Amino acid sequence: MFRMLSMIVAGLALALLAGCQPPAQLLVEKAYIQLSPVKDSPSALYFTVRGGPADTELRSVSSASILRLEMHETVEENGMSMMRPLRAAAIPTRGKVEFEPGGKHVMVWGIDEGARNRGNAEFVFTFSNGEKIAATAAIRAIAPAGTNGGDPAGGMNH
Ligand SMILES: [Cu+2]
Repeated sequence: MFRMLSMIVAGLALALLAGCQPPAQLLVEKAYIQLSPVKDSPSALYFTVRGGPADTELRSVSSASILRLEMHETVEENGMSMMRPLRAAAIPTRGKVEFEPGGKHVMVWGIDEGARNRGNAEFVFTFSNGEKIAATAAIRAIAPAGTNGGDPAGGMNH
């Protein structure tokens, strides 16, 4: 009886583990463009990368709907918040790397009319292991002043 029970417990534990750790697969999720409230100034692309079965690096982001894209990182230097270009972002095995307001982000210049009218743009994320992952990013306008849109950086601090 005890043996039977311990087998059931072991089985449950396995099932729980499986639930928490799906097979590692490199993927890009929650992609969105935060439109700049100022016309002609750059917007920002944010997303989350989930690491796959091996370490890799995000090397570049491209889109047929965008004139120019640049990976950046916001860093603190001498108490000042500033941005610098990011050549690649390490994506650890099974890791979670967030491009988010106040941190890593992709600057977006020149969103074409088609994408603006559709309200989204297609992106291709290229990794050092040769994988290319396509993702659609919804285009979000800045929430009206005073509401903050739930964005701790106020949407301005890309
Ligand atoms: Cu930037």
